[in-house]
Order: sequence, then structure tokens, then C-alpha cells
Amino acid sequence: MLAAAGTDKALDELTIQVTIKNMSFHVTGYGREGEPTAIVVRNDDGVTHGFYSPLFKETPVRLEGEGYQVTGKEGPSFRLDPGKTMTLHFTKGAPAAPLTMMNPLRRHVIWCDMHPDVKGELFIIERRGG
Ligand SMILES: [Cu+2]
Repeated sequence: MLAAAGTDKALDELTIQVTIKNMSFHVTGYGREGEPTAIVVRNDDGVTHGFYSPLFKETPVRLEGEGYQVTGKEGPSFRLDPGKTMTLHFTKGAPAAPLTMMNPLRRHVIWCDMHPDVKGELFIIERRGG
């Protein structure tokens, strides 16, 4: 969608929902490069899970909620105890030319750094080659 110059209003934060259940990630929603995006992570399992993505190496993340941050050997990771919810706020890249339907949906892997079999993907609409 194109915004007319001078009439920009506050952009709503896009939300990606991640539920961890039965030792797997269930992901809905997507983010968009240059716009504030929130990943809402809920742990429905009976064990503590980790949440890591290489995305967090290049993009600063603000944590809210009941999770906590740890420093893993591959950069910042997060921990979420059973029954808890946390929100990770970030903006990938910078606002620039408007994105269109032609922009690709790029996948970013996510995984639990405590259980190697628990992994999934996030989707973010990005500029080609960006
Ligand atoms: Cu786990």
C-alpha cells in the first residue's frame, strides 16, 4: 500500500505469533522490512524452551514479557519457561522505498538452542537482495 507524502500515520506493529507446543514451533503472520514487527512467543510445553534466530545477530531486539535473554555462542538467545509468553520487538532494515506485492517473502530460520529438533521459520517481506 502506498502512503501519500505528508500524510503518513503511525504504522501499526506487525505481529508474528509463535506457539511452542509438542516440541515444535507453530508460526503465523509475517513481518515487513522497515516496519516495526513483534514476535509473540508462547510456550505451551511443560519444559523451558530457547528461541534463537540468526536474524537477532544483525537486528537489535527489545524483549518484553516473561522471557529472559541469554548470550549463546551464536549471539543473543531467549528463554521461555512453561506457560509463559514473551514479545520480541524489532525493525529489520530501515524505512525506504515502499514495498509491493512483488517483494519476496524471505524466510529466517528459528530454533530452540536447548532442543536441537525444535526448529521453524519466520517470514519477512524484504527488498530483493536487501
Ligand atoms: Cu526447546
